[in-house]
Amino acid sequence: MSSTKLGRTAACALAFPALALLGTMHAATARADSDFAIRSPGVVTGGLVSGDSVTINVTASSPGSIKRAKVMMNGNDVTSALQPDGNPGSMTGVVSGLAVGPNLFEVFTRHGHHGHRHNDAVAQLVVARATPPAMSCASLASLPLGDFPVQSSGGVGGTTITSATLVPATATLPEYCRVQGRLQDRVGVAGVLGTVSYRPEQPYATRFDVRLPTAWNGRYMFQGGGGTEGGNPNATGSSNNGTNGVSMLTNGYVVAAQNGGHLNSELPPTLAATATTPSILSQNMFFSDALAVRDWGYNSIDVTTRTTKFLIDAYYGREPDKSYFVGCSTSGRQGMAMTQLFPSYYDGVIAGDPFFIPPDISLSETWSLQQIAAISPPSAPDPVTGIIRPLYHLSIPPGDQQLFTTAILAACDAIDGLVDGVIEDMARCKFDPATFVFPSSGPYGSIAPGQPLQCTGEKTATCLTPGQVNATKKIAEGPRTSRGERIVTPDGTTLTGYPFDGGFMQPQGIPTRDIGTATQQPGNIGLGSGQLSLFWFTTPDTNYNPLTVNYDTDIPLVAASSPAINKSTDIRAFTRRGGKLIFYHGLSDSGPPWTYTHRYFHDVAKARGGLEDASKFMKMYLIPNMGHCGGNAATDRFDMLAPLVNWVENRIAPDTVIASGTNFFDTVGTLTGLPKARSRPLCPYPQTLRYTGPEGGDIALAENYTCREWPPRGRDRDDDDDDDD
Ligand SMILES: [Ca+2]
Repeated sequence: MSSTKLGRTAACALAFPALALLGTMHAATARADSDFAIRSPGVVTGGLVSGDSVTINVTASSPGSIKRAKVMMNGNDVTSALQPDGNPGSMTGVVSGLAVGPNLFEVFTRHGHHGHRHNDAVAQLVVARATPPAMSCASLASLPLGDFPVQSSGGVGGTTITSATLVPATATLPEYCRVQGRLQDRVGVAGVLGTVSYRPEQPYATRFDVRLPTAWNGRYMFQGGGGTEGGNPNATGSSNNGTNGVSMLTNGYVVAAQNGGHLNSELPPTLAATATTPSILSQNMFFSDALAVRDWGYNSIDVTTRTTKFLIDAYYGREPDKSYFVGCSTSGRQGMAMTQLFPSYYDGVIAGDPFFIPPDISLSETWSLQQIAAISPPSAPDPVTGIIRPLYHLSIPPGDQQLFTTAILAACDAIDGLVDGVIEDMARCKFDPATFVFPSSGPYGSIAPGQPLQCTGEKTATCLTPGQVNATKKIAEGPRTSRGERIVTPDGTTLTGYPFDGGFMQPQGIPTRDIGTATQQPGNIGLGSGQLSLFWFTTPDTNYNPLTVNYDTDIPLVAASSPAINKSTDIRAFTRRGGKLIFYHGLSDSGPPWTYTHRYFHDVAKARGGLEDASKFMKMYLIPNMGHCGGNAATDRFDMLAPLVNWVENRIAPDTVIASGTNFFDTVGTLTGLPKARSRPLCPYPQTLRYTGPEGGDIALAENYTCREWPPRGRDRDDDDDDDD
């Protein structure tokens, strides 16, 4: 149900004890009246009502306070519609007369105390009444093309609507109008010049899919893609880590998706490796067309957003009340690009596991791959090409990976107060695999009691070779020169690695994107590293083998800027018009390291007066064990959109977000029968999770956990990003 309670502001301030004074200064009004809340039972946050009335409930901390409450709807006093409902300090009633579109309910106090501003609402709630279409769905296909925002220019096409079809309601989705089309059709190039892959007349266009529900809640949601995109856009309105797998069409959102400006099925096929050149994946083949890279960077989002808003205006007769961006990975980056480059487009942005500094992330990924390659046995020469490649999956075989996972858990699992296979408290996890000695008691006491993880003699099943240990340490530490110095790239980024457990809580312990399997090469080879010399070198070099990056000499080859580098910390134009930004990042993401997102968050906060001030427009959730945009023994299903809407529209800042996952370990050391499905809160940074339920209580229940500040302040893992606020 919709619930708003400005008291969260006060709770937040209390959760940052070092900054409580600042919080008091900035949020005095809200704190003074923190005991009021307004909600509409039965209406989900970001949902809608179909009729002209809605049930409203207002609560206060005491029966005395509730008598002072005055409830306004769109500026009219509707207090008389609410009556005491039998609960102390609570009144409920049906309010009618809702206007089509957004209706603003506000709670005021009749007699503020001395010095108190009477004009400020102490709680507010927006209730959307469904907006019907103003024209038929099919007629959207015959709108004058000259009216659309994207027009042809030079050799680049304008807007093409390919279909507008009314899709009947199903058991799970409401009726909606589906509009598909293309923007900026043009001919470019693709592939590698001088090879069979080269295409001098490669077709490009941004394809979009916009779905407009017949009962519209006034809101628009952009649904982001991942990787290099390039699929046929499919605006389902649903993502596991954004909307908890629920289609936002059911809540009445208009949903839009796009393809990043190219179709993979139209790109040249993958170019095979030769004895001297690396393979180039088909999906990377648009690298040679600068406009195609810009499309993927931000332009396709720009033109799709403007077109969607135009279609909304045409179909319903008015613009969206609020616009939201939901993305992870590539679209986490694109969401950041919107806040930096197009600050007026979205009111709220969710940026998950963002791939926002691709050259730097690629260099971190490549460094990891090189460490694994260095300890991988070579394959036999290919009988045709003679190519010898590292057998990555044999570098640290599954049994050794499991041993490594168990060692990290043995070192750090219990720090958060609960041995459960999850490290909630990364900041206090100090793990050095070279010196770690297995415990001889407790849940992890029977693995190799009193034995060091690093073999002192022959390799056994319960120790790792010094070479294996060294590889994991280097992955954790990140790129360095041969003299051990940290590296600053041309775009100004200091490279980092994957601090334990960053990437190490994959199902079998070592970043899967670096190690692959017997039948699948490491995922980072094709995407992250495979893109390095194509997309992120100032002069693309298709002969360059990214696995031979020389970190002493090759860094200057990397570009300082790109349409896909979205690292500006100046998002004032976005936040000054009320924009809100939520980051999340899996702590075991073996693609983009979470450390970069963490540093960006701190850099923005530093520029804006510190974490507490920045928390008025920006939140971050670091998700224990979670891989890249999901996966692992982690709570990787959650709804970030409802908290974002509550923040943007009802002025309630996000706090804990209840998440769930189904892949938790049922056996942890000697503990067995643990629940594989668990629900627990995600904590707003810098808080972290503690088990606070009864001894022996249900560890699968979110209510048995509490978020507390990530202790202690100033002891962040990443030694390059001290917290200066
Ligand atoms: Ca734990």
